[in-house]
Amino acid sequence: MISKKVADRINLQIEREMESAFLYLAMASRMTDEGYEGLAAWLTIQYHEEMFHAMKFARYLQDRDASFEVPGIPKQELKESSVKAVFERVLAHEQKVTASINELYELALAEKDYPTQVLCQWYINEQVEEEKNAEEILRNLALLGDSKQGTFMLNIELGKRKPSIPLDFTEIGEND
Ligand code: OFO
Repeated sequence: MISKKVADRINLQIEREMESAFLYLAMASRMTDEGYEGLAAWLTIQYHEEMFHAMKFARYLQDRDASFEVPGIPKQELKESSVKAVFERVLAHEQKVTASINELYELALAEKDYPTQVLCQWYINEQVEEEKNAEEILRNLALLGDSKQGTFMLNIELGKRKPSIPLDFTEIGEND
């Protein structure tokens, strides 16, 4: 059985993953308002990915005989409206999530909780991908300068993103 300390910390991480989900959903809505449907689609997939991250942790808690506590998610404030500012926030946010996952891993090490260490390794790898995606988009935006046409083309390109995770969370299993 998992210790209360680790279970509580995982529940906190679930809350942070769901906050990420709602932040990205707010960004998707903002991008739709700005006319960038493709960027909105990319961010909506990101919303689903974050819910998957949360539910993968929830499933793990239940597998280890601990409760998943559904968090109340406060409204995610979003001042940014330009594409560049939105993706700078995505990157800064992902760097914070990376630090939070690393902190959970450190707790699992200190508690000698080996299964949680193994689970955290999945998230540590995922965070490499999350930061890389945001950095790549910012790099492309920098190359495009202030070109509205270029940003619109990037919007079309990113709109082709397909989900890489199951959208039905009851299907989350050992291989996910
Ligand atoms: Fe869950 O990786 Fe982003 O936040």
